[in-house]
Amino acid sequence: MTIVAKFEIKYTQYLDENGELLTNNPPAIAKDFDCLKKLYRDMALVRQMDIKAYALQRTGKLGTYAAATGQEAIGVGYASVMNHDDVLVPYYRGQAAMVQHGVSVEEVFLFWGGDERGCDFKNEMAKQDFPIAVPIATQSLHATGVAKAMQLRGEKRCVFTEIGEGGTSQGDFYEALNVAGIWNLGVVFIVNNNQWAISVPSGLQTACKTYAQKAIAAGIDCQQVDGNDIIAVHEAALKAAEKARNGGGPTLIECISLRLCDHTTADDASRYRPDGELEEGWKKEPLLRLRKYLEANSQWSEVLENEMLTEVNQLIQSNADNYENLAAQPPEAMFDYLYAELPERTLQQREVAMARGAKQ
Ligand SMILES: Cc1ncc(C[n+]2csc(CCOP(=O)(O)OP(=O)(O)O)c2C)c(N)n1
Repeated sequence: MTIVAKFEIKYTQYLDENGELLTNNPPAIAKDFDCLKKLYRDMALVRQMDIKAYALQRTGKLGTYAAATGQEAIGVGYASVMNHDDVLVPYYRGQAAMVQHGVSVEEVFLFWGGDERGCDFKNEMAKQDFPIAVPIATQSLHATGVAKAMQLRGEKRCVFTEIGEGGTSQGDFYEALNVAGIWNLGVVFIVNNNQWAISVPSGLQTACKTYAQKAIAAGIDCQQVDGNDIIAVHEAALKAAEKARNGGGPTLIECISLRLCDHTTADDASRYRPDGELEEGWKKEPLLRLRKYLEANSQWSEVLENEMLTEVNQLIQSNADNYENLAAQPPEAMFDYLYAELPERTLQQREVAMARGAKQ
């Protein structure tokens, strides 16, 4: 017998939970304090936006919402390396990356308020980004389609797409990996391993030791990083994006984190989460460790923290005000976003909706 294939999965962490650098030779960003302070502020923005979204939902002003509490370093980290013309293909817990790539907080609220205008991103950078995918793993295939188009046009761009670890059990995900591998597509697959798929713990999701290794079967480079360490996420994403833009093909990055919130506003995680998990999780969360690191390097203070929180909360509030004050669209608008030309049957339904709307 001969061994015909062997593999190993690397795990990278630079910043530990105490905010201490684990190496004397970290990536450049570890000493770029202006950049780190900006990323810290951006993570705080996502955390506060999620808090606001919950408040809006609990007061009947928003539909279901999936917070990213505890996983902010993943989306902020990888989307911060995206160029203006790179394309983001997000999933429903992808608001950190979306906002980082130019989607407004108002648009996030509009989407979860059931308003299609939340998918019509105004910022040029986000114009070609995809709307949120709620059906699990469909976004993985969409991302490969976008990357194929870039390849056919000879463009030096790349695609980022995110998926939960539970979503990697879906067939679409494996199909996307396969085609990305065999066609050498410029896609970066981010697996947000937050340990839970609603109430299914990661230990019941797969017999694999890592989610990263799923890419091995598709011939794709892959690795694990500490998803609570924004330096590790940023560095892995930076290299993967450069490789993808330069024809080097796809990469899968599994980011290990923990969901510190309910699955969505419709969930109650206390019914299935083991005692103590949250308490332990809050000690390792991404904002705290970056703050400790910045403070240890005399780059942060209570005053700066308060100023930053005031700034992001004002921004969120003004976006929430715009969202709440935006006049609702007429009922027939729900037919206007899927087809360039409506099929006859849908046209008739649209007319019925218009007639009913006029009676009210
Ligand atoms: C095709 C499909 N099947 C089932 C669902 C219902 N569903 C919504 S979220 C979810 C769990 C996903 O967990 P994971 O992929 O780990 O991502 P997370 O929500 O934890 O970020 C399921 C099964 C869905 N949205 N789409």
